[in-house]
Amino acid sequence: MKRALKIYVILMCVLVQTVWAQSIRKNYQEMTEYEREELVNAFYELRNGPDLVADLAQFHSDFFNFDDDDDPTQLDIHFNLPDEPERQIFFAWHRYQMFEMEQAMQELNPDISLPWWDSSVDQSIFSPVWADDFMGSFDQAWDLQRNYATVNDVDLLPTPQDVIDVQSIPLQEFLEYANTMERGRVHTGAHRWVGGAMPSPMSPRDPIFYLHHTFVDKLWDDWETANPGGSSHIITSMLRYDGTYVFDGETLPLVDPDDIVDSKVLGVFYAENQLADLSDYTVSNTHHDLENFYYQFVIDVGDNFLVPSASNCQVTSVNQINLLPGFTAQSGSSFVATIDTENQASRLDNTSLLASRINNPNPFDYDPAILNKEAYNPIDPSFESIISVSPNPFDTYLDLKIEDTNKLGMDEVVIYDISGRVVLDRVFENTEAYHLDYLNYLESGVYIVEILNNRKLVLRKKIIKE
Ligand SMILES: [Cu+2]
Repeated sequence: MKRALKIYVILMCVLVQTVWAQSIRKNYQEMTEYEREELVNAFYELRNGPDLVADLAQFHSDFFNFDDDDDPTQLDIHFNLPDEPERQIFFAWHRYQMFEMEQAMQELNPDISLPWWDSSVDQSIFSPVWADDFMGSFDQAWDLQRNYATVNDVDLLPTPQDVIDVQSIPLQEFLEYANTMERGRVHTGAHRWVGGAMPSPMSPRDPIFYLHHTFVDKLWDDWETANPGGSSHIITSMLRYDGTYVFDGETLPLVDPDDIVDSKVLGVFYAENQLADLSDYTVSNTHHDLENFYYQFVIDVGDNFLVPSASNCQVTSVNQINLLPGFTAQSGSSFVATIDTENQASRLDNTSLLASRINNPNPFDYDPAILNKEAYNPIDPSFESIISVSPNPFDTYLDLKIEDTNKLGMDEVVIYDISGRVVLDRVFENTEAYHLDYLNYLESGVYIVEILNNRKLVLRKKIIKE
């Protein structure tokens, strides 16, 4: 980097007083342990104060859907398409709802951002998302009565192909995109599969609602990024965010849905595959006196990222921050880039979570070199001859077969990429043959497939995607 950067240290008093932040959102699997704990704590803490969780659930329920009601003039949040395109509010309303929740959490800790849960690949009831110290904790504590649909209902959840299909609806078809998303499995699947409050108008009572709708919001963000301006004919006025609603003594702002079709307007960025790309953004301190971006992996700051004079911005990573061409911090601004060394030790690796899940002391090593070693061959050599994963290399599908059925069957398959990220996790009824389809969403490269029986690992194998 040739440009001389003036990096100002922000006075402590500013840091202490302005505990508000912007956000880098990520798959929950990319959170540090610290972030996970803080997120869980924040949900609990919000319920002690003026209870925003309850208020958002009640509001969502009160204005859920009036389309079949006697009073068709009543605005509502859901299912206005295809009949009332002027009232399509599903995406924008939930986007602002996520933002409201995230803001409230950031008042407790500015490093918090809402993560997403991708229910098209992360489908196991043993997934780390349901760990007792994560989303699993609320089921009992808040009497949510989730029932996590039985294995027979696994079809409730979307497939990766469902996601590809809805995301490839073209630019001119925003209303079709919105309607397909809202009514289709990519949105409704998680609501129905989780059960309890989730399939009801009171769904925001369940914290997983926020992880699910952050995923829906991320998909909208991806779609809008691929189709710039595609969403910009929303003409509905907002509910709750209409300049009249009061929560905890504060009147919530008037939000024009048309103004938030780009999530960067709210300072929200979506990171993926260990990269947060902070570009095309001007720090404005609109929502916060100090804008704070936290992400444990790589943060690239550049490409028209501007910190104008008199504005305050902080970027924190556990691993790496790159200030790239196109990054400008003007004279008179405060810009701080920090490596969070305190959380280095607790850097999330799925290893620990998955280790506890499958009772294996060391199920996955992150050193890609290990992929060449025998460690990635079967756990129990006696299974090797009876279990087949084919074809290898594979393209769109895999067939898993166990030949000696006296020995065992299988009831779960997990696929990891070489960084250890779960890219697919599916639970099914005990069987000797299982066909995995729609794998075209996986990029070419090396993956690890694990086959489980009754939660125990029986085979681990290296496979290649063409
Ligand atoms: Cu909703």
